[in-house]
Amino acid sequence: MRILVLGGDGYLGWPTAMYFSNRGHEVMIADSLAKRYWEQESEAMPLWPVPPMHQRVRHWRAVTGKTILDRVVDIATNDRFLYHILGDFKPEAIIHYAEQPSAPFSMISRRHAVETQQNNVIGTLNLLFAMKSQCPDAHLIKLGSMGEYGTPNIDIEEGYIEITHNGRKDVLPFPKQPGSFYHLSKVHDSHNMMFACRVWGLRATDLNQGVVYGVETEETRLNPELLRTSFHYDAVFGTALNRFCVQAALGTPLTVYGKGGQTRGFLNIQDTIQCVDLTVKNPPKVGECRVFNQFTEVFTIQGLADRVKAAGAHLGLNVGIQHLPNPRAEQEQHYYNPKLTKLPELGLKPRLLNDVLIEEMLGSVIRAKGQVDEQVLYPTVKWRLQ
Ligand code: USQ
Repeated sequence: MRILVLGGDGYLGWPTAMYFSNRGHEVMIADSLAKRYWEQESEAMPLWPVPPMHQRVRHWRAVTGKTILDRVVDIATNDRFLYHILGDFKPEAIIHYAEQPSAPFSMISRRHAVETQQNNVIGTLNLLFAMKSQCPDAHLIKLGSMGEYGTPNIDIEEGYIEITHNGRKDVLPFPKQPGSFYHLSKVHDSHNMMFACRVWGLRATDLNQGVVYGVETEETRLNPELLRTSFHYDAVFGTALNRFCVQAALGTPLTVYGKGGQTRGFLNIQDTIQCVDLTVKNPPKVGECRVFNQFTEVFTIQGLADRVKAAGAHLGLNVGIQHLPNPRAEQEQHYYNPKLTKLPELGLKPRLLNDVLIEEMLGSVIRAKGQVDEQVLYPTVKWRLQ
């Protein structure tokens, strides 16, 4: 297949591109490189240096003999180039990761909230128009977020819920209560996608993904030095488990925000790719906008910290846990029961988090711990006014 990976220079985009290229697909990555700018601006560099995008594709060719095409494009501002890319490459599947991915980043200031929503919402809107014009049969696979739903006191369905109201019944989009301007941008994207599918007959799958952890995939292992993906541990771009592993390796306490009863869906980076692969192989009908919940396990943040502490102990690390005042506005103890049926029905075989996996992550991080910038470990972005 011809597969276009938007955001192909990112944490998930690059391993996804390598995965499909390795299996003989024709792959193009496109990226605005904005994440590299945001990293510099937030002084939040990845734990190890990541080669520039054009070098990554060269390394890929050198290691495997396979070609990944690459383009630099900001899909939120350069709609004409985006139309050109779709018209020229004619992708059959478009995997869209090209978004500002951090909730804290979106909460820094007005400018950061606006930049996040401009980048994400307008980028996706431009993409929908470009698809309508250039490749209306392509399948859009868009990375959404489990955080779109928030933490309601009822079971979370997969995108839609059957409601009986005043004696009448309908299947409607599941109510959304996102917890940041970033998560809101994903909600806006979801609505725009549903509308474009309904009105123009586009085909899309919205993957409401949980928190991803891990760095290694089958392809990064081919040459970890040249092909590795980025790894963030800072309080803006780093996600919970990745951050806890770095904190454990350094011997600084794990930063659990508030009570730590916040409950989220999690998945290994290799399962992100597995889910995207299953989605590509099983496209929706014309005009259909599917929503899949994408995670493999549910943990509380406290539970996760306990797991890292225990795995650290096996490696002789003395890991402490510190409950910081919560910089976010979120429920710290709540009901959480998201459905997970669609991806398992397509054949998802989860790689569950176990001590071996945490110890592997700790091992990679310990090797690079000399490069950790301790200044960026503690959260400085606050949700509330005070
Ligand atoms: N948390 C801590 N300590 C930390 C970091 C986080 O207690 O040092 C807590 C947060 O307060 C939150 C939970 O851990 O309750 C998850 O935070 P996170 O930073 O790991 O993830 P989040 O901000 O929710 O965002 C991440 C990705 C985002 C994706 C989302 C999926 O950055 O792109 O959409 O996970 S989900 O969480 O399901 O919304």
